[in-house]
Amino acid sequence: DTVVVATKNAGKVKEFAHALQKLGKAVVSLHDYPSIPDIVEDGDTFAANARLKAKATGDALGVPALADDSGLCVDALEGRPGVYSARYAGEGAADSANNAKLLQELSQIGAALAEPELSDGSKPLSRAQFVCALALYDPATGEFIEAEGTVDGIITDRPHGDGGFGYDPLFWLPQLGRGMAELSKEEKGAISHRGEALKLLMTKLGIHNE
Ligand code: ITT
Repeated sequence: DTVVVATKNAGKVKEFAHALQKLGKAVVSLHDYPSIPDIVEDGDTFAANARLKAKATGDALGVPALADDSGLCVDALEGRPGVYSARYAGEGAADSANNAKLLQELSQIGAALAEPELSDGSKPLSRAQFVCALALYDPATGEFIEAEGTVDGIITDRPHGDGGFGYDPLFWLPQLGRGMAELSKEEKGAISHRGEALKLLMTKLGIHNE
């Protein structure tokens, strides 16, 4: 039993594979369908981009497809990089370049939170939120089922941990006293924007997990 996830992001694939294996489902991604042309993500919102990716993939394959559009919205940057999170440092930028760009932008405006530094001396720079919009598209009906999740945290001036992907190393969770990149897949899935969106989607589908 497989679920088609319309993504080329290896970090997302790992998280979906981990979450869906509990339902006895394996994940296939766009890496498994190199013939599907690149999808232009020109939506103004995470939800619009998720619908674009799910529809293009579902229509190309003739089976239902799940898409994830996600990103980081930083308060001190008025919500940037938002839907541009993947290409913040330029088209096809590596996660490390996007993280460097984020710290550079925050340093340029002198962002700092009026909060004590962490025990390792790193400084809290801004509040931020990860957002994940999921869209499941069925080409047989042309219909979408959608869900969105968020998680709040703080951007720090230094990385914590080497797990996860993307901006995880700079995303601190004060409520846990740990960084997102310090969590296991299981722990991240329990609190993350993606985990929350997936739970909501399951509920909408009438699938009960755990
Ligand atoms: P696909 O469109 O092929 O799915 P993408 O990486 O281009 O892959 P997005 O357009 O949704 O995906 O961009 C999401 C970016 O936001 C991603 O590249 C990360 O930098 C960041 N991001 C999303 N979820 C994240 C998470 O759980 N942890 C860290 N960073 C995340």
